Amino acid sequence: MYSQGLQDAKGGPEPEGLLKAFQKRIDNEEKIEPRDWMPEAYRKTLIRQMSQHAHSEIVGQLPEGNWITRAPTLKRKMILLAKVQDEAGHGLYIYSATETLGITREEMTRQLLSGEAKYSSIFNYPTPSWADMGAIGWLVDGAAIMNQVPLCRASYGPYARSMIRICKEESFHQRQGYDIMTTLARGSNAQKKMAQDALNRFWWPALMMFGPSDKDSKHSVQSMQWKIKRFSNDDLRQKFVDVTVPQAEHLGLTIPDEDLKWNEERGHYDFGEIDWDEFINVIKGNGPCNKERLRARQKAHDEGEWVRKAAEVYQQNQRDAA
Ligand code: FAQ
Repeated sequence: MYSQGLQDAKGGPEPEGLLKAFQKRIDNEEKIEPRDWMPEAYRKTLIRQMSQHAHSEIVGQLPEGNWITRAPTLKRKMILLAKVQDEAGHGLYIYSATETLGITREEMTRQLLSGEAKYSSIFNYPTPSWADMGAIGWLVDGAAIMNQVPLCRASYGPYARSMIRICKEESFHQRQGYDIMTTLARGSNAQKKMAQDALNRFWWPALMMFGPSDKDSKHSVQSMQWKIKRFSNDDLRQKFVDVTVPQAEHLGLTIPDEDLKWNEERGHYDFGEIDWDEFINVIKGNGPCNKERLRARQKAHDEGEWVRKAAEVYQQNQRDAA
């Protein structure tokens, strides 16, 4: 039952006894630490998910970074600047946590820039209006929290620990987004329309953040057995819808889904079908902003080369002096 055809780094079968002991530790809620034995597939799954997560935090700065110079007040500008800087910090913690699995930062960056590694679909949508800053904080950070709070209990210690501070910061981000939406929704008709348009733009892409439906999610079963994921994609998506609909009602905004209605029997909201063709198209690199996002990351990487070189020389000098 435990071997399940899992292969070690050389393509041979993983030793049954070690696999059993490993699963027992997971079942007992012990944390797996970098120097512990782990199946190769566990290590690879974590590298895949964590590096995608780190890339998402880094690329995720771009849609909001677009508005830093145009924030409507000094206070809003300071808040947005702090939020975007937080996202950079999240990327760095998660890159560091991923490095403990034996992959270098250089390799992760190469995978991002070559398009080999994914990052969250949500960051491939444009932000044409200030209200999108509200919708991103409210919905995108809201969805991120829903997904990431359970990751604080992920079985891999460095990932779980990195999530604790990240979730606290995401929670501030969600509140600032909701605050922007509240201001706009209580403002002039034109401001209310801006808020509604941003909700219309970001609602469905936010639902897609949770990944494919459970029947199409190829990694969920194994990741849940290993307690990397604690809830399925559909369960988290449902929780998100259930908490967010009353928030939209409070704002007096309408969620753009004609099939959305409370289901008394289930004790949940029913909602319409996600456009999975759009989701697949975006994760294949054909969303509205995929090319622009990767171009921006490539430019930042090229322009940062001198900084990396200077840091290397500095480190070498420190080592030589020691
Ligand atoms: N976008 O079998 P599953 C944030 C891929 S952070 C792109 O279900 P899994 C903070 C998936 O990688 C947002 N690709 O996969 C912020 C897999 O591809 P592969 C990021 C997606 O891993 C806020 C394939 O589809 N958060 O927002 C997406 O079990 C504001 C099959 O899917 C995280 O990364 C997607 N939406 O479950 C920053 C959280 N969904 O590699 C700035 C950690 C799925 O086989 C501003 N990650 N794919 O080719 C996770 O929890 C999981 O990886 C899931 C996907 C739930 C995203």
